Amino acid sequence: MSSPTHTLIDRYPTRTTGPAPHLERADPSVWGEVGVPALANFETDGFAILDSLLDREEVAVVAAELDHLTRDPEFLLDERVIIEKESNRVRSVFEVHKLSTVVANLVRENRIAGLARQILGSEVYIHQSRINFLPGLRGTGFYWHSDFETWHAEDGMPAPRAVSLSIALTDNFPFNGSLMLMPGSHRTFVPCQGETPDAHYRNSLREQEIGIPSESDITELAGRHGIAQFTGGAGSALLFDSNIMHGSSNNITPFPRSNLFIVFNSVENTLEAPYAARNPRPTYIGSRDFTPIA
Ligand code: 6CS
Ligand code: FE
Repeated sequence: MSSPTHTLIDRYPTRTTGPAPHLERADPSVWGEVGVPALANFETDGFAILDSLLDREEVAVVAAELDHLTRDPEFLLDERVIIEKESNRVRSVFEVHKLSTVVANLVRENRIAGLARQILGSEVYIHQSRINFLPGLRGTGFYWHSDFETWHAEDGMPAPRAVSLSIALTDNFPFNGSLMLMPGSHRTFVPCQGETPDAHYRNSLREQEIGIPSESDITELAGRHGIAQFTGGAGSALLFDSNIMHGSSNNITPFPRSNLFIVFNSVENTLEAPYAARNPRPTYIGSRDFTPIA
């Protein structure tokens, strides 16, 4: 699907009616000058791990803030709160940088937003922010996907010129549903089959069924790239490319896994009309305030 409001032709067609070949990514992965040594392999791997980005005290402050928020029964009715499909537990809270001034001030700091500016080579703004709570015992993971595929199709993001920063708020062990990534898969765009249903996005945030690659796509990519995992103590962080193939398993351990996610987009890559959906998603999921982070 394409629309006259798009300034460019669609270089990343998706939500196709039949199988479509993988596309070599037409855009760079690193657009700027990388100064932080931890980011040295970002171009090749599509991700980087930053040990102790936050110290214990900072993690405690953010965690207390979120705990306070989610304890308020009225807040649980807010549309920005996503509840698990099979339980009444909170799965995600969106727009945390607007709900919490602590988070807003933190992500604005140069040691955080500066990472995105280095990779994206421009000023950046926040496309999406969320906390993912993967509760213990019965927490359900996220199936394999590329974030950019959804942001392009449903939010109208033109190019994969965005990065996500996932900051661990609890320890991320290999066994409590920590994020798995296919290193190098960010260079391949995998079109997904199936038209986007209207207003399906809240279901998708519980269990994604639209915009996921086929089993043979996953097998092929995993065979070529292998699978890495982000693990680390609370306060460590993962910076990853918008198009990298990633997902997480269920968490049957008693150890919850919570992460703060901030998606930075380049101000030179602001949203247009969705590329493969009738209507854009709400702005608490895909922001249309493109004001650069000061
Ligand atoms: O919807 C989003 O923006 C993000 N969430 C999911 C479950 N998949 C795509 C993307 O990562
Ligand atoms: Fe994702």
